[in-house]
Amino acid sequence: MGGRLSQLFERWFPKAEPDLRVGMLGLDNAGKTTILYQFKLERYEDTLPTVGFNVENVRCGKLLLNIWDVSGAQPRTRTLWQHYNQNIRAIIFVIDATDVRRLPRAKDELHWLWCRPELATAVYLIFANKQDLPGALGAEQLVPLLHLQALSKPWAIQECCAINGMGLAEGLQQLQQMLTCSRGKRFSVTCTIK
Ligand code: G3D
Ligand code: MG
Repeated sequence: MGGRLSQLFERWFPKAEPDLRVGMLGLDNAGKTTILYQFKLERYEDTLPTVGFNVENVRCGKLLLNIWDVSGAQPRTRTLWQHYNQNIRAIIFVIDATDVRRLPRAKDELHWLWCRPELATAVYLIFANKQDLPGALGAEQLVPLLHLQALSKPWAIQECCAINGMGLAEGLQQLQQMLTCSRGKRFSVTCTIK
């Protein structure tokens, strides 16, 4: 009964904007929680290592994103992933662009997500974070290192600095464009390099 009533309610009072779920993943220390705080509060906040996940609603143009910031995508958190991965329309994958040593692991995690059947229609935004630090790899350098050319779903890579917010709005704009396109079933590969 309750379900039927809520269905009728939704038909009579449809949401003005779709409420999309977005998973934010990446290795620990990549800057996911700092990015989430920038989206939400538009300022830098000191973070503590995330245990489990943080959830926030973020407006992105006409879209209201329900972003899940999950601690790592390493094997120990993959069990957790099974429980919150439903209805995710987009993945924001955050890379620490200075962490060259762990880049192969980050690539493996990204490709693992890419192959998940429940993410078959998801779009992917990759943030190349920590561009303020010396030695940070640029988006152009990361494309081959992350084997992005091999990926057949919509993706964009955006350089950013979560501390001062540089590149975050541009990334969200890319995300909005990819989501708008994918709803019309027009999948395309997008690479935004500053
Ligand atoms: P995570 O949620 O992916 O695990 P956090 O990562 O958001 O907790 O960030 C991990 C550390 O990286 C934090 O430093 C944070 O301040 C720092 N960080 C995040 N983004 C950037 C960035 O763009 N530039 C620089 N220089 N540092 C960044 P601490 O010292 O608190 O561990
Ligand atoms: Mg965190």
